[in-house]
Amino acid sequence: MIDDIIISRAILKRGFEELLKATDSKVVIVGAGPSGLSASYYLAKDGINVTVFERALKVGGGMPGGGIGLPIIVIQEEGLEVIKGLGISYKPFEEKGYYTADSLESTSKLLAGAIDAGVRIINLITVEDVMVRDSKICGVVINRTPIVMASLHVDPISIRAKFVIDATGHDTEVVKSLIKRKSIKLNTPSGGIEGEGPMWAEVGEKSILSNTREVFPNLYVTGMAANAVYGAPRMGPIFGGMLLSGRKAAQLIKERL
Ligand code: 48H
Repeated sequence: MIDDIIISRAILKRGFEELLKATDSKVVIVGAGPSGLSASYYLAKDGINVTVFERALKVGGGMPGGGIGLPIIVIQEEGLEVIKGLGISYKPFEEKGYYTADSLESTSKLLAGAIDAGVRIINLITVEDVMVRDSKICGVVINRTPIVMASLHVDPISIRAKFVIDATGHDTEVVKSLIKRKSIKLNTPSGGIEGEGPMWAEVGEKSILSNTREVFPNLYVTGMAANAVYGAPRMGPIFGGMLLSGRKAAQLIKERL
C-alpha cells in the first residue's frame, strides 16, 4: 500500500533538510549555467561544501539551447580538457582547433558530474540580495522564484557563505544587487559594471579568464558575468571559456580555503 501522506512527508522533510544544510555553505554559487556548474564541480571534487542556487526550473542556463536552438555547442582546443574530464563526447570540426559537442549531453554530464562530486543544487530559488559585513560579502539573500515572479510582498531569508560566485550570466544579478547599495566600489576600472561588449568570440574567449576574479571582497565573477562586469565582448555559442572560467573561479577560491 502506498500512503499519500508519507509521500508528502518525504518531500517536505528531505527538501527542508537540504535547504537547512545550505544555510551554512562554504561557497554559494548563484546560477546553474555552464560556468556555475563547472565552478561547483571543481570545488566539490576537493570536498568543499558548495551550494548552487538556480532561479529557473531547469538547470544549464544557456547551454542546452546551443546556438539558435540547435543542440550543438562549439569548443576550442583549450576547453577540451574539461570536456574530456566529464566524459562528454566531442567531434573535431572541418577547420583545425574547433570541436562540436551535443549541448544536451554536455549539460547533463556537467550536471551529473557536479552532483556526483557532492554539489547541492537547489532550483526555483532566486538570489535577490547579498549580505555584507565589514565591507566583505558573507552570504546571500534568497527567496522562492514563484514568490519573486508574482511580486508578492514576502520576505526572503539569509544564507551564510565564506565566498560567493556570481554565475548569473549576462545579467550579473549578484553584482547588480550589491552596487545598488550606498558607497560600494567594485574592483573594476570605473568602480561599477563596465558592461558587456558586442559579439567578438576571439576577444571574448581570450579575456574571460583574466576577468574571472574577485570583484569585491569574497565575491567572484565567472562566465558571461565576468565579461559583462569587466567590459569584454560576448562570444556566442562557444563554451570552452565558460567551463574554464568556472574552473578558474574554483581554483582562486581553493587557494584561500
Ligand atoms: C538564481 C539566477 C539568478 C538569480 C540568473 O546564462 P548562463 O548560462 O551563464 P554562464 O555565464 O554560465 O554561461 C553563459 C552562456 O550560457 C551564454 O549565455 C553565452 C556563452 N552567451 C554568449 C552570447 O554571446 O550570448 O546561466 C546563468 C544562470 C541561469 O540558469 C539563470 O536562470 C541563473 O543563472 N540566474 N539564479 N538567482 N538572481 N539570475
